[in-house]
Amino acid sequence: GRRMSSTKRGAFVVIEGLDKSGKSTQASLLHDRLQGSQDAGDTAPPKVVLLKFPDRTTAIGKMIDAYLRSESDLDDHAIHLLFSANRWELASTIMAYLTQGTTVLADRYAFSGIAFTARKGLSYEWCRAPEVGLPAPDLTLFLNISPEVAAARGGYGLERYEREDVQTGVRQVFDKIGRAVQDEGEGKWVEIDAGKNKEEVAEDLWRAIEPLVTGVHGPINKLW
Ligand code: T5A
Ligand code: NA
Repeated sequence: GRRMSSTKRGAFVVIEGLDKSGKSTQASLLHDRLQGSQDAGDTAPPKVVLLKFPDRTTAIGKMIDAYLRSESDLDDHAIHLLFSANRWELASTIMAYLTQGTTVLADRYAFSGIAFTARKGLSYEWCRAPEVGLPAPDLTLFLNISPEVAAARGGYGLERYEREDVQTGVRQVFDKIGRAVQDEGEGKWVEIDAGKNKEEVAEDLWRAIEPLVTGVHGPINKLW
């Protein structure tokens, strides 16, 4: 049959991984590389936007921030729902960017939400439920690092979940999520060795993302 209209939408790319695997470092490098030569006076839609979850700037994000810095305590279910609500706050913004052709990069997403709460012993299904219906990534880049190497990096141990036993448990749930994403065949899950130096990791990420940077065809999928 005839080829579909050549109109493309932006790709939704998520960077996931354990604490201190270098997500924010790499997200920022990728953002700059994708933005390329687009100058500030250009009125065309941005080529790329970078979002970060949790977004600590919103009212919900401020509650999450206080919890992570152990300045407040919250029931495990309640904090889980706040993390999810913090994504829903931006869901329509993500859809709008993708529709206008902008690549959306997210530094963590729903997979972190599920992994960190399921690790506490709440059921996987319960953890997944509030994420159902969020825009699904076209590609998830999982930065793989051993908890020991992560623990040796700058700033480790300052926040609530930065302990080796927690990270090992989280890692196990991430493995399960990665298999589930692969099995569904939608939204690729690519593991990247994040124990290499920053430039090498950046090149590996670029190779995975490059086919998507000029946009993708087809509807925006929804999570599960
Ligand atoms: N969380 C999050 C939930 O429980 N539920 C949720 O739904 C979500 C979204 C905060 C916590 O919230 C939890 C997970 C977390 O425990 P956060 O705000 O993303 O989440 O945490 P951050 O502290 O911002 O990020 P991380 O601690 O995970 O660090 P990054 O972004 O992985 O690492 P980065 O880039 O900041 O680098 C860390 C250090 O390593 C160096 C950097 O210079 C830096 O000093 N570094 C390298 N060193 C050597 N080689 C490399 N290749 C390096 N790359 C970076
Ligand atoms: Na980060």
